[in-house]
Amino acid sequence: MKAAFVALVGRPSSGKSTLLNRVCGGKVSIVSPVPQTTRNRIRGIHNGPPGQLVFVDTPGFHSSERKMNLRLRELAISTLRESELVLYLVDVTRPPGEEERALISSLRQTEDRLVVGLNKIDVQPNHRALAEKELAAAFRAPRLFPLSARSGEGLEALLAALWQLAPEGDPMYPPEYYTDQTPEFRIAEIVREKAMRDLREEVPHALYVHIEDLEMRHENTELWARGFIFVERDSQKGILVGRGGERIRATVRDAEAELGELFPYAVKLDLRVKVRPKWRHDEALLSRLIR
Ligand SMILES: Nc1nc2c(ncn2[C@@H]2O[C@H](COP(=O)(O)OP(=O)(O)OP(=O)(O)O)[C@@H](O)[C@H]2O)c(=O)[nH]1
Ligand SMILES: [Mg+2]
Repeated sequence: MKAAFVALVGRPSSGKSTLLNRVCGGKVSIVSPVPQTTRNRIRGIHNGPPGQLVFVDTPGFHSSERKMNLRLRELAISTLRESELVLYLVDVTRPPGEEERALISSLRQTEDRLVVGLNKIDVQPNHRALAEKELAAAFRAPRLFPLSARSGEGLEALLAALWQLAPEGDPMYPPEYYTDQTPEFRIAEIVREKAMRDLREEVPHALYVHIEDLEMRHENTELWARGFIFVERDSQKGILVGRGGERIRATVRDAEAELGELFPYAVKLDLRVKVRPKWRHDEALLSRLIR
């Protein structure tokens, strides 16, 4: 049997979480068009005839010196170091720029255990040729796989390459698992995904979700969750709550619907929006949130 941790790395919005969800056969990691959506190492488990691959989603690699971005980058780098294999995802709809080059150069030393996915080939025209040229110049013999995480095209070949590189080992999780996240975390993430929808500029980055408590009700058929969506300013709170509370009600409704599909029971949310000024500068909070 084979077993490996596969670090999923790439620039923000390259499609890492989309790919993770597809290979795990279930929603494990939230997805949005906003860069830097993922803030944690999110493990998703893929079982196949050769054994088990545990994909570890990471925050998009972004060259910024802001406190929160530094934390996100550190998390991605430490995941790289601790995984047997590395899956680097390039978004071919964007021409490779400075940030892509910086990432490529830090991945050079991982070449022996590196597989590269050229993602979003469903979008035409694209910069695939440019990306291939960049990669060919940086690596001796890069293992390149054009694919679409959205449609699944090209995924089989990429998985085969990962299996080939994976070392012998026993599975790390029981075969029925596809993620190891706690219910609190999954609920907080789905709420964050719904709350982020259609938000622009700073607002999606200025929110985080905290689930305060959980309680099973009605003979384990309903999980009740109470929590908060934190933002940095009153104006952001106004946006999230919406006119007459319309937006927060829609967030609750859509999160409850999706959570009801993910869990074997109904989920009822009691959510409030709260202001916590400058939370992104609070080191202790960042340590709890980003890990
Ligand atoms: N057309 C197309 N869009 C894709 C594909 N894969 C992902 N996307 C879209 O790209 C956007 C970002 O996807 P995510 O999976 O959240 O990207 P990510 O790399 O996890 O982003 P961060 O967590 O912010 O680093 C979303 O709008 C996805 O729907 C693909 O294969 N084709
Ligand atoms: Mg992500």
